[in-house]
Amino acid sequence: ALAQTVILVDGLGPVPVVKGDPKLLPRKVLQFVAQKAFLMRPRAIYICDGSIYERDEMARKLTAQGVLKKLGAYSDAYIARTSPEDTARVEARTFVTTKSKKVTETKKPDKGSSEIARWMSPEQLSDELDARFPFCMRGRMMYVLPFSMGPIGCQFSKNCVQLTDSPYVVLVTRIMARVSPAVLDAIGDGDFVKCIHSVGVPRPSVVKIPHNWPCAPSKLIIAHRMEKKEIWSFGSGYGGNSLLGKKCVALRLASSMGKAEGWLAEHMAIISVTNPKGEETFIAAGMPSGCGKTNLALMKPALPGWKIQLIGDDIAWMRFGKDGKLYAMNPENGMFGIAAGSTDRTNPGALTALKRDFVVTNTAETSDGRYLWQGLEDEIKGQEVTDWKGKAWKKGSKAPPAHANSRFAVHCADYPNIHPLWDSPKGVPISAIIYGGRRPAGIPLVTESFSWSHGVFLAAALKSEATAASVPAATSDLQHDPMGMRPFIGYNFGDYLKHWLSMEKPGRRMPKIFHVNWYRCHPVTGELLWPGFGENIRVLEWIIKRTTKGQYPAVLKSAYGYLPRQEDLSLCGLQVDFKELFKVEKKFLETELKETRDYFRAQLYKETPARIGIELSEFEDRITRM
Ligand code: SAT
Ligand code: MN
Repeated sequence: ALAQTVILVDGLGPVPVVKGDPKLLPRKVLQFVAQKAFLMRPRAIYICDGSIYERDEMARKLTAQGVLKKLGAYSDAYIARTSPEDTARVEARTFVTTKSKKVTETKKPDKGSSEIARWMSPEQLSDELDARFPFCMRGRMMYVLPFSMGPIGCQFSKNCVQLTDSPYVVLVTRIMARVSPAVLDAIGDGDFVKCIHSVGVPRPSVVKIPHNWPCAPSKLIIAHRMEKKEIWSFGSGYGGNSLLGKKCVALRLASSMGKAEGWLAEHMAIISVTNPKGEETFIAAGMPSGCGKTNLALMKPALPGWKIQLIGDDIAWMRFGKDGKLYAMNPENGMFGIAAGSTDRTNPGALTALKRDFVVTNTAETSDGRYLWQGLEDEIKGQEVTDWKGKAWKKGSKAPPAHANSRFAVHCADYPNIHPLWDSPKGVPISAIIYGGRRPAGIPLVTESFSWSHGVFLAAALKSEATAASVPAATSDLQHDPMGMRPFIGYNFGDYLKHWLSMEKPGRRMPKIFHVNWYRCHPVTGELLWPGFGENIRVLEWIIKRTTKGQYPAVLKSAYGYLPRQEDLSLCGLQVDFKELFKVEKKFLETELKETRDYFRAQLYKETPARIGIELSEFEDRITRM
């Protein structure tokens, strides 16, 4: 018989290893792999190394399964199509498990569950996992995916090992995180974050698999065992549900670690802005999914002489340095941006990034091997188009060619405007934090907070229209989304706000906090008042001058916050209605105040930090005096 590499699993016997050497796995990793192989019973084990050979092998496999196609117009580029039932994050099925409930949720008077960090007891979670994971990989390969969030082996980086039965997850994690055998060396005798993921469809499957994309939406669960640093995900192969390093590790788990250790894990882009004089400023921008973080990070400024460089487009880990400055680093290796709507006007950066070694998911494709989505229709020159569901598509068809939450995954390093410090383990010093959502009415284009605590209050009161990034997105109603983190805060919301407030300490250079709203509409015509995209540089210019000593010392004070004077905002060459863009109305703010107060009451109840209570009453006083 052929000598074969195996892992001996207690109570089960040898399980074949088709790639990689189990002898090179650290002891605790080997133990983890063996225990979970016993639980999930894969037919074989594959130890990943993140190489291009591995990418090619996953691509061949997924192509044979009919999930993936090569996009011949670029090199090493692929289009993936998911099941139409598996296209976005599912917040209602996402849970945080801690021994004590109050670590995760604020105490509420009624029984309804928290909108932020939904708690599940350890006992219930055990039952839920027992009902799903035993034998769930039967007939499938179990991939062992060692990855690091942050540069491998650095002080603040997190070593992780994900077990998954999805070759798509292997393919995309290689872009989004640092997958390498060096992670195993970095783990050594130490601990690591344990990620366990299954699409939840053992073989042979008794059910038909739509689009050859196995998933189990009715059994979907994403659970975080915070104390054990374990993530369990079942039933979905898509994005934030399955690429566990991203939202699960780098936001939910990291935010709770940051709370304990005095740092912040936030849903933020990190950008460098250089003015025509060559002076550089770093800005962190927090916004809900689908509100323009990636567009901002890849922006081509409309004002001459200005330059924006990318450090990160989705996640920032931030901590104060000994010099009192706030440093932000990007724990990711790639971008998972929304494809639909990215065009030369809205996001030229995305199109320049997508040249080689990328994967698009749920977009359309043309018969000459290009990607296609909403906004690019004019580029079709006689080619045939296949939409995200795999059906023929024609210009003028009623359904859009790509799913509204279609995504591209591409290496940060492949973006021409990447900042040289993008992968610095220390990060870059942040001068300003900007927050924003989609607010068609009432909220000015840009507002500066009066103080750190007022900025935290504005951010906590952030609202935005719902987007396609999570399901169900049946409405575009306004939703509260504190700090753009509603789905990603990994612990008690009251403690989260206290943690933010506690950042302000003597000797620290606190960044100024701003609120932006690119989405205000004319109250009568409903048209957008601001062109957005590359023109947003005009707002960034004002923000930067406000953070630079001696520049623009004057502002207008409104009940909502400081506003720019008209003469200080570069508007040359633009036709905009300054008055409407910056109008602050008493009636509107009264409603805003009431809704914010109700929201805090419902989600924080008695755990509203005292300082937030003071901010609420000061806001009320300012409105009364209007
Ligand atoms: O689906 S992801 O969570 O990766 C993207 C997002 O919603 O921000
Ligand atoms: Mn995001």
